[in-house]
Amino acid sequence: MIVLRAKNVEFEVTHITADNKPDWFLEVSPHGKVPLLMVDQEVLFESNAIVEFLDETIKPRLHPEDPIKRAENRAWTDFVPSFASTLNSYLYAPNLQDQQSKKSGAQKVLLKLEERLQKNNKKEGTYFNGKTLSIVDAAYAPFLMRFTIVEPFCKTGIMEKFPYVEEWRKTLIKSPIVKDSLPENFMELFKKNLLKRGAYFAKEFTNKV
Ligand SMILES: N[C@@H](CCC(=O)N[C@@H](CS)C(=O)NCC(=O)O)C(=O)O
Repeated sequence: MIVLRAKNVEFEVTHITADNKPDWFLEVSPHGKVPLLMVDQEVLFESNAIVEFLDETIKPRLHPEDPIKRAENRAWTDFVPSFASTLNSYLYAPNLQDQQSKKSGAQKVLLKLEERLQKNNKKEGTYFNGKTLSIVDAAYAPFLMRFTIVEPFCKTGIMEKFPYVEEWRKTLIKSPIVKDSLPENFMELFKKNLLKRGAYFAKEFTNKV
C-alpha cells in the first residue's frame, strides 16, 4: 500500500481477516496469504513481485537507477522476512523469560540495519537511500512502525542503541505516505493481535490502551 501511495495511483483496499478468509479470496490467492494485487483480470501475489511490477510500470521509480545500488536494495528487501520474524518473535513472546531471550535476536537484526545506515547514509537524509522514499523504506516501515505504537506502553527501549535506525523509523512515521497507510483502527487491531497470540506485551497494552 505504501508503494501504491508513493506512486499516487488510485486503488481500492479489501482487508482480509486471517481467521475468517472469504471464499472468493481463497479461490484467487495461490497460498491463501496477503498481499494480493488484482490488476484487471490478473492476480499478483508475493509482496516483492507486486512491488517490482508496480515499480516497473508506474512512475516515479522508487528503486535506485544505478544497477549496483538497485541490487543492494533488493538484497535488503530480501532480508525483510528474517528481520520481521525475529522482531515478531520478540514482540509476540508469551512470557517475560522468552521475551528477554528473544531480545538479543531482535537487537542483532537491528544492528545489521544500523551498520548499513551508518555506513552509507551518513545522515544525508534519513530514508534508506538518502532523501527520498524507496522500496526498502516501504518494505521495513510496517515493522518499524510497530515500535512507534508499542513503545509508549511497553517501553522496550530496543531502539535506543540504534540511533540511525531510530532516525529512520522517525522519518518513516512522519511521512504522510507511510503514516496514512495505516487503517484508522490499527491500534485496536494490533492490540487484538497481541492478545490473540498470547503475547506478554499484550498485558501492558490492555492495561494502558
Ligand atoms: N512471502 C509472502 C508472505 C505473505 C504473508 O506471510 N502474509 C501474511 C500477512 S503479513 C498472511 O497472509 N498471513 C495469514 C496466513 O498465513 O494465514 C509475501 O511477501 O507476500
